[in-house]
Amino acid sequence: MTLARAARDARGLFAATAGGEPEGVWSAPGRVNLIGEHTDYNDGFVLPFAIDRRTYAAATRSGQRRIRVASTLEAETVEVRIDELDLVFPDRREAVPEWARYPLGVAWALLADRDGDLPPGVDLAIASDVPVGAGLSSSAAIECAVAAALDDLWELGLDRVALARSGRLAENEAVGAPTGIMDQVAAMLGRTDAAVFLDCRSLDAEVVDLGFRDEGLEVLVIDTEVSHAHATGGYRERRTACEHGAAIMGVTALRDLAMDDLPRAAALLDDVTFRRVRHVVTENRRVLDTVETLRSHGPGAIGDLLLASHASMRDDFEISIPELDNAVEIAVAAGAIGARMTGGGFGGAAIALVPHELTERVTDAVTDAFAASGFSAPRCFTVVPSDGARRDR
Ligand code: GAF
Repeated sequence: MTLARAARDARGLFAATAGGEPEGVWSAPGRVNLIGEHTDYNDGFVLPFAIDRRTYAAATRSGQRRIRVASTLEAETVEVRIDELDLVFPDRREAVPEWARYPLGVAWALLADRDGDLPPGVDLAIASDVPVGAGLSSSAAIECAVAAALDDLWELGLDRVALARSGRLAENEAVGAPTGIMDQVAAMLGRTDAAVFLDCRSLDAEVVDLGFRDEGLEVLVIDTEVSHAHATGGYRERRTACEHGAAIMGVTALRDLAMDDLPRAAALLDDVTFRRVRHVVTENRRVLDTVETLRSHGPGAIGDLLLASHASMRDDFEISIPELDNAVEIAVAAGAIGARMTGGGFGGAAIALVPHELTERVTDAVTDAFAASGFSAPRCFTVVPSDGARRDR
């Protein structure tokens, strides 16, 4: 197998920072969420797929009792002694630079409940071609590449869902972002030409064929380059509003509400909380309908569900921005079957499901519309549903 460029970059960085050849190279992909937004932390359903953009971790066990990490995006190398990981995380995370909290946080999470001897030290060098800040989960790609590497090097024998959980624990506790588990599961369980249908309560996952290639469809990512952060602001507020809505409705999580419960929710909740709740309840329904539609009628029939999801995020959950609304509207006018913002919102990217022969036309139309509206030029590229985390060498 020829190594991708980012994999070679990781090996080059490893040689420069740790010296010599790494024992192995592991990788994990970014993801696009096809549908099911802000449902994961409500114990609901999601349908993401892993993409053909990956983060690579070149790694080797060392005789030193420390984890040392370097990244092609950063000038410094950061290290923490293994027996001090739990002094740093979660309470003293400021002791390490923010970027290093993702990989070092995974090491901490994997060792969190462990008794007995500490494993050997590890040197890691990371490189990626997942765009950062685009809502394609570059953070889960780092976490899962590092989790896969440490699982092998430390001979932990964890299954993929357990590794995904360690990535989420790192993100929640070591980084401090109150996210759900969708991104890590997509990065771990993704499959070529397929999406991962995940029940975020039971963590039961099913692979669902997408059939984009057979139907001549492509997924165009329209990255607004408006950056977002999940550790702060709107994401956390939305999560709190959902918990508040669930408490008033007397359920463990919004997953426990059905469409029939919405009239009662309207009577009990204030307008804003009601609309947050309505988004989650209807979005869970749309995920189930999308899976059913993919199976019964194929991907050409899911366009209206994608559009309804976007409208719900725009009007009820209020996490879209004008650039994303514009991207969705123009993409569909130019021939996309459906489109929606993807990821946590407040910036990032939209996706459009486009017949192959119209991809250029949709790209041009969105680019022109952004220029006419005075928005910064979007970055448009296609992605292909791909495999999850693996050892590459
Ligand atoms: C971000 C989070 F990391 C996910 O857990 C999920 O909540 C998503 O936003 C919204 O669907 O990617």
